[in-house]
Amino acid sequence: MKRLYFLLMLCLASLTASAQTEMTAAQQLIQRMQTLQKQGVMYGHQDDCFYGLTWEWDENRSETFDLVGDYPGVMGFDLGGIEMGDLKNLDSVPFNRIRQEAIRQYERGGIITFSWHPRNPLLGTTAWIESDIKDYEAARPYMDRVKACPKAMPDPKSTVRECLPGGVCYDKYMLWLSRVTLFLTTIRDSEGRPIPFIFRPYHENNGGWFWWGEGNCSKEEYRALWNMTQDYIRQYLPDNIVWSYSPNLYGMWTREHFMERYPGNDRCDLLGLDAYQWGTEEAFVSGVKADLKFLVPFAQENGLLFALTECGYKNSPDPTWWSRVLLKTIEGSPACYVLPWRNAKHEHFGASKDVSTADDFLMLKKSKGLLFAKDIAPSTKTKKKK
Ligand code: BMA
Repeated sequence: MKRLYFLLMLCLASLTASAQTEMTAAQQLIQRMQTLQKQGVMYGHQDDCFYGLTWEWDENRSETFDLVGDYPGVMGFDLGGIEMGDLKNLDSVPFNRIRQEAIRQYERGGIITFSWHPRNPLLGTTAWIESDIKDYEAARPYMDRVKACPKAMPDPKSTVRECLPGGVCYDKYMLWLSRVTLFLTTIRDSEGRPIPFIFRPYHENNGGWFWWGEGNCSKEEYRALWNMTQDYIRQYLPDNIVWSYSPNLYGMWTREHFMERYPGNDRCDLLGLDAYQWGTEEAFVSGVKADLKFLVPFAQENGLLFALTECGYKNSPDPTWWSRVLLKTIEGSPACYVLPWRNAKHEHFGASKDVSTADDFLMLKKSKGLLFAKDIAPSTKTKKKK
């Protein structure tokens, strides 16, 4: 009997192991995040290891590490500018360093997420539509690098349409997609295998501030842009991307409205919410709670992970915001991570030893109210021997 039991266990173990090896890198990351989700909420931070409130561009430094002695569980990096062939991103971070730090984060057992704020391909201005009119003249040198800039400003609301097949920007946009894809293909481990990561393009699309936002393109155009981008990238990276669809804090989703731009279950793995406190605490808390009421069941019914893919309270004016507001608001939800935006000189969102929220944040680290890189790193026992 004992022998039979032993054989059965052996069979089960080898079945699980072969199922593991048959899973793609993206599926493994999804499974890992599903497990981690049950253990707690990971702390994420944008541009964590490039600069902080009081430093810039040091090597081997991290704003989060400086405070808690560990790296964020999730590190965010932005690819805005890669489409232009630039060497640095829109926030002056060299792409070579982004690659290096993303790989380091993976090697220490952390998770990586990339966002992308591509310039406006029709106007040459930034991803933010409000800058179009103001910046159109100033952007001419950028435009001229790609295509002669027409004198009269084209309609910003035709941008997405013009990127699609038959549009005046289609060829240019394919070039842009090839550049972003090329960069993503270089995110590999020491044995040359593509590293799994979360990719979160065309985010906050229910807002009107980006050229892909609601009001600046039709629902059909948005979905076509998402599909075209995803189909292009998947040709080269079919197995290692966890696709995140992340609308902005809204507070009044209906299923019908949400479905208009949702790309579909075969095209998304993670449902994210980008949620900042811009106004009062009450407005933030009630808005997030209302969104969770719709988004969490939707994620669960559709087998999607859920996370606050961007969040924060600009310049941390409230010492207990992390524990009292942010984590209380998402308590009981299956959020696997929260990712405050960058700590730049002119605005900061993440934790730092240099702001009044430091003690509250340290308490969360101590009590495991938030998870960091060491908390989530796969145990060394299960690591493959070299
Ligand atoms: C915004 C701001 C900008 C920045 C952009 C991309 O929210 O932080 O300063 O350029 O994100 O990181």
